[in-house]
Amino acid sequence: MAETQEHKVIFDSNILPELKEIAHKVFSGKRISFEDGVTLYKHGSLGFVGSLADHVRKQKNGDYVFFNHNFHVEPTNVCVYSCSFCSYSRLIKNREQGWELSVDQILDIIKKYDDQPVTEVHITGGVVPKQDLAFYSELFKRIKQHRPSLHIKALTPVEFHYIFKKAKLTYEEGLKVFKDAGLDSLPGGGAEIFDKDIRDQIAGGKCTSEEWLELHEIWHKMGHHSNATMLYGHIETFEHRVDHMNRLRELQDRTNGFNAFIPLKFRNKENQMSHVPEVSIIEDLRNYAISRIYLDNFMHIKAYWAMIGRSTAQLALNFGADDLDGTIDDTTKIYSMAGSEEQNPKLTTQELVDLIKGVGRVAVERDTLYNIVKTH
Ligand code: V47
Ligand code: SF4
Repeated sequence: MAETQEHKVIFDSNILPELKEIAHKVFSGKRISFEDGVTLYKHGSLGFVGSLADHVRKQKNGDYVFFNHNFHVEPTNVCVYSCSFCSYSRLIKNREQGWELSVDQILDIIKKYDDQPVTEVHITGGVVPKQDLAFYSELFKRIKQHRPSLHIKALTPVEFHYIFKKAKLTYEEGLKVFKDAGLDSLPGGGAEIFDKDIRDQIAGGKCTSEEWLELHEIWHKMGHHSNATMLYGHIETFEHRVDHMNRLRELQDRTNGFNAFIPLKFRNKENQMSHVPEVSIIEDLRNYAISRIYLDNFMHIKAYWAMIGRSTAQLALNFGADDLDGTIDDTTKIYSMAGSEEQNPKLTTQELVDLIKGVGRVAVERDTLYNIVKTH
């Protein structure tokens, strides 16, 4: 099967020798280099990278496409930082334009799901002084007291770095406090793009790339899991994207603690980078495909439908993605405020299953750690 596909990809088309070489590597299960990654971005057509990515996707996940039952809680959209791509946050001086929830208010949201089969709550938002170590410790404990089986996937190195510094704790000490309070895993946010120059321009002041990676590494070495994202399609170059994935691939080689990689398309509505045009859907699909090929030690590539829209997410399943995230239930504002097609992101199980079956795959409900809950 692989040979037939390889033959078709390499010999039926008039492609560059470097691309043929990359195809040979991918079909024989060899890792591609940094330079190969850049070559794919610069010269790989959508059809070419798509064939390679589909091969890798099939090898890793067969016909399974994963989703979960989840909802988000965004404790605040007020933030001490002002990342220029962010449409969602409000500065502390304008805090009356935003929201800052108390632990009780968040518990009320959690309780709304008492009769629903959700397995995960995803908690992240802005960074404010009063949502500190004590705030999140109490929150995690009370969620677990109320519903012990609900998986808490919460906070990113951006929040951790700020909170632990304020509490005068090392990353290890802080993560242990949160783990003991009930934190189960980390979402992939705050990674943006690791290149220092670009990061300084779009996300200056918040945790550095090294700090982001170190925090995930410590968490993995404590025996736990997390995700990784990449914000793409703004002012970064193809080299920056490959550099970003390369740093993740190196960390994953050391820990194997990442569950999924989630490319996040820059959306330009009402932020300081509104003058930067958004990339095309073709570029989105090429990016999914190249990440699938490059990140050979990541099991899952997630097409986050709330950000990219359900149609493109469905297309991405043919370009390397094997996960669609979850039902969400209209509980995140990060992307709707940035101009996503999905203004009220919410899908029923049946709608997700239909999206997946629509491309001839098997829909698999998973928990956060990819244990199978139900095969549809
Ligand atoms: O770090 C913010 C991004 C991230 C914009 O781990 C934007 O399962 C595009 O990390 N255009 C937070 N992106 C969301 C996130 C996430 C989402 C879904 C699943 C998981 C997971 C993690 O959202 C931020 C930032 O990179 N973001 N504003 C924007 N205008
Ligand atoms: Fe704050 Fe996160 Fe928005 Fe940056 S992306 S301004 S850290 S909420």
